[in-house]
Amino acid sequence: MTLSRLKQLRTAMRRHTADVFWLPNGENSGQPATGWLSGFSGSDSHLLITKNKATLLTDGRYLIEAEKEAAGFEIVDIAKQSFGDVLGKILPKGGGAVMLDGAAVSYATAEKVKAKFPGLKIVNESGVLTELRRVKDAAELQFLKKAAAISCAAFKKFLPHVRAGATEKSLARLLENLLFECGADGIAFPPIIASGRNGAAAHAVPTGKKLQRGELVVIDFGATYRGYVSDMTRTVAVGKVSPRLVRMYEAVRAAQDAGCRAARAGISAHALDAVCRESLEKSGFAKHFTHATGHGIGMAVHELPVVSPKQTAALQVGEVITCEPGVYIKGVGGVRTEDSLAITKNGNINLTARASKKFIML
Ligand SMILES: [Mn+2]
Repeated sequence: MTLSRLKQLRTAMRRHTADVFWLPNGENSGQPATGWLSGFSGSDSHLLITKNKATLLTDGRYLIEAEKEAAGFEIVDIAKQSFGDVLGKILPKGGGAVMLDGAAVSYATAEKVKAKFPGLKIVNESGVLTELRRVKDAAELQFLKKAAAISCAAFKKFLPHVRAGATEKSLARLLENLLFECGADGIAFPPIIASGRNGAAAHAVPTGKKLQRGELVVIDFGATYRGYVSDMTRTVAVGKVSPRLVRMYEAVRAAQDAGCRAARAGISAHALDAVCRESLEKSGFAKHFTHATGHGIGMAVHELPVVSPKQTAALQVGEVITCEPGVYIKGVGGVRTEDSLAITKNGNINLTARASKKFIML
């Protein structure tokens, strides 16, 4: 699986006539491309990839995983052979070119290597790794599907607990637990539970506020499964809500449904964004839709492509995007509905379709 990924990277290396591609991964950097390229699930490490060899350097804490997971990589114990030694052996005497992704390597880390190898040419192709990761292969699609299925199952168990008197924070914690119970390896991000007026902030942080009857509650959450995430949002009502809130809900639902119907390979990201925006235009809520329509998901919650008015690139088969228009009115509340869609030639597979989008009054 990682072989075809290395092949794609090597194609990019040839364009720059680079001797080696270098990807450092710090203890807490959360760099997903290390795992994407090698299969290695640990953190503190370096990948050095040449046209015919791949080396993974790490330390004693991760050697067992590295041997098991990084098939096709030579594993080097960094206590026995330093990064500088290994790189020195790869590079031609007195020079050579190292390619890196400037979006994935800190300035300080790159400076250190430059100081050690003064004749070295550093070729920066910023964003090459996120670009390579934007189209998902079959294995990745399976993990994304499973992560989405887990979050739908957790949502079903969660709904009966959403009632007046529960606090946003306690519900957020409960939802996390249910995700694990339903098979998640972790949470993709801390859940957003935003009730009543708090829902007017698109990325609200759960508070100690209690849910009240007559309020809408925005529930935005995701699971991780084998390194891949899900991302979905549902908005539900606690008891009977005002006609204005129902109108808000139905407007977002219509816009989101239109987006889900339009998402397919070949449509440009901005055209898809416009489908949702125009629908909200018709219902009179467009000025309250204050963010992009969606984003790619994969090993990270925000990947390429970005589905916003500025993005002209066409969607491709194998990209997995969210479709998540929302309406946010200060002092009133918010509504957002979000699904994860795997783009196909003639449409898409909605990975989160199992969680109903009918207006739910609890
Ligand atoms: Mn999202």
